[in-house]
Amino acid sequence: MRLLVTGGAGFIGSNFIHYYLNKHLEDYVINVDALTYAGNLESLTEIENNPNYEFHRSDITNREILEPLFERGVDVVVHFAAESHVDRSILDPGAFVHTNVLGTQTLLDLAKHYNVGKFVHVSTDEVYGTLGDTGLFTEQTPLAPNSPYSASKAGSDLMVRAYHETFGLNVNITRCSNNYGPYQFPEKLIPLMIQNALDDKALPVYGDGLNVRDWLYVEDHCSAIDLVIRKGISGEVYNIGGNNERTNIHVVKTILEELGKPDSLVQYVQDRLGHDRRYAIDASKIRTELGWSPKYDYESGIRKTIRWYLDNQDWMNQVRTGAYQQYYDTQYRSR
Ligand code: NAD
Ligand code: TDX
Repeated sequence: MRLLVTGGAGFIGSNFIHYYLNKHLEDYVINVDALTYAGNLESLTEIENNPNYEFHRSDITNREILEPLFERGVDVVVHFAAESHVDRSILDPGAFVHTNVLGTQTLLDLAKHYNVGKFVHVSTDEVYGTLGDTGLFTEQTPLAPNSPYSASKAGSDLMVRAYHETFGLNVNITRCSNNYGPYQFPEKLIPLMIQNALDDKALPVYGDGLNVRDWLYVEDHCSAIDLVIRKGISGEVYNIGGNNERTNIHVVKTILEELGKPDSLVQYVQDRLGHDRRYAIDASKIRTELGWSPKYDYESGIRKTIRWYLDNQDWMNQVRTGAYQQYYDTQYRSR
């Protein structure tokens, strides 16, 4: 099979390409990524010379570059490329509409035109909005996004649905909970807190620290997407999550404990605007219908992740460019 993967230089996309090429030795992967601040070819050095892999730098709205790639024949599109950070979407919503909505529609149009066999759209549980103290998101939960990021992802989900209903495109939408693991850009909670703790810097916890996220080790997300590619029923949505609900302060304290750093590094800062209180996924559909199960619980996944960042400080230093520092200073100076 020939896969066109978008956003393959980002966190989940790069983990997916590693996972996929190791598992499916006969298949071919074309990676299209604009290399924004979040895209790093350093995350793909191990496979850059793999004969079953090629990379193209392109914005996903750029038909001129994408068209010849589709013309050569694509069996499956796996669409990860997105502006993915909620805090940045509060600072600059326009970029999120451009990539997440227009970019997705451009790809759908090309997939339709070139008769792509399957389009897997990687979405998020954030499109469902926020939960109170109880309950779980199912595939039937109404979409109620609260941030410009999640609103743009919900818009892209609806566009994917429309291409299925109107044009009969073979699509799946996956909605996963928070991922963590190797190669995650250090503006997201877990790598940011690991790195700040290692550098003996303050750990900025938003609000009261009691917001809950449902953590999934990235490799388990990759295995779920692989199953959806092979077995997903056209038009269906699959929620993905590992039943690992933790408050943010719990996550931060596990990191401090594992690294032997003091709790006094925790600094409560001004809350995120529109901060969703709790996410939690009911993944029974993908478990029962496609036979997926995660390999890692939170305790084993977080230890493996902390170890990876300790062992890969070169990667961390490469991705923390001037642009990263500028964002970090703007984001945290005002809190
Ligand atoms: P990321 O920000 O680490 O990576 C995004 C990648 O997309 C980067 O390599 C970037 O260069 C690329 N990109 C951005 N705009 C582009 C454009 N216009 N054209 C081409 N490439 C572009 O994101 P991630 O955390 O790996 O998330 C991947 C996908 O999974 C996203 O669609 C996100 O919404 C979804 N998701 C993420 C999580 C999570 O916890 N990280 C959870 C559920 C769903
Ligand atoms: O410095 C911080 N302090 C803090 O308390 C940061 C960066 C985050 N937080 C909190 C906000 C959230 O409650 O930690 C939680 C996790 O924050 P993020 O890592 O920014 O993730 P989140 O907003 O939950 O969104 C993530 O999961 C769903 C991904 O970034 C999205 O792309 C995905 O769709």
